[in-house]
Amino acid sequence: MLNQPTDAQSTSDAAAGAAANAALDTSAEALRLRAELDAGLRARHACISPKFLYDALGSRLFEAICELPEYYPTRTEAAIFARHGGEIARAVGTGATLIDLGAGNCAKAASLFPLLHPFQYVPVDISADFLQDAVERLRQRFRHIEMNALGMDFSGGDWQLPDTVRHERRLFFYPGSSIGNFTPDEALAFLRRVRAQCGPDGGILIGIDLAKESAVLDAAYDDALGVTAAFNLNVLRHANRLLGADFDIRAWRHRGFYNEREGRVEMHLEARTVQQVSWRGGSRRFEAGECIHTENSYKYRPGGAVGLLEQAGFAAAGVWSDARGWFAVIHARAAVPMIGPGAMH
Ligand code: AVJ
Repeated sequence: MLNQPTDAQSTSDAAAGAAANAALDTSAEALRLRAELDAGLRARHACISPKFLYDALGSRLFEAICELPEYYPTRTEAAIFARHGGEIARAVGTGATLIDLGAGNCAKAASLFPLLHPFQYVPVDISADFLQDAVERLRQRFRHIEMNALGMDFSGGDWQLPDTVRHERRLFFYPGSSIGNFTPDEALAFLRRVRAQCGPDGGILIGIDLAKESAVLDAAYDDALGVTAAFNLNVLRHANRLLGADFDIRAWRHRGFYNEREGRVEMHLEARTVQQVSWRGGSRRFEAGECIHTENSYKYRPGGAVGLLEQAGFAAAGVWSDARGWFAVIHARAAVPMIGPGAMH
């Protein structure tokens, strides 16, 4: 079995550690985050990046979401690893250089150590302090695995692993459907970046949430208890803190639904009545019913996910799913670039 979910410490949340305490922070990173928040609030269609969902409270609310009966992804992915872990381990092989993208507390990867027996473990997360603590504890438990924690933002376009990461047998681990926060174009660019860091003997083990009946998705992102609503609304508290904004939380309503045409779940915050909002350096009027877009969570068809990996230069070697076909864990190997007529398409 997998340990407790850790999606909260994944890519979208990459800047969480930095974002959480940025209010009084004048570091370049904090300034950049505030500028990004400011720009999103000024945009014609206002938006707030999903990475701002994960301050300290937001990360806990996401953990609570993973316990909800309606929120199936974390549980379903864990069940796939529990059921097919042996087969997955045989496919990816032991002795890999396991690169855990958005590792957070490292729990998901650590639960696979007894099966995968990696030679080297490289957890990567922008929240480096958090990572160091987690890795310190893991070192005690798995003394024979070489560990090399990296504090790095890999959500942008030009990240590169340092040479301390072994080049042989690189296996990138990207669970939790974190890829869903990227648009398909961004996802492709990201996967190409991963492919570029793989040797010819490298690969990726990725968890991807699949398209399904909209009622299931609507419930998963707008649950009966209102935990997802609290998670979404909390981004306004975060904005109040980061920007000195004066959002009245009670004046906003959570929206979470599947946009079938776009193939994604969307989260928005909708103004219940006309709102005048001010923050350090700006202000804006929101009409009643006007929305702030806070998240996209793309859902793929199995063929679409495999196609995306292939476009990025991988060859899908294994696809594992649950009985309902709600979630997929895919292992793909670095494909050898074709030379000659075969490369035409
Ligand atoms: C952490 C991005 C995978 O998209 O399902 C959960 C975040 N948002 N409920 C997802 C989330 C609303 C989650 N990811």
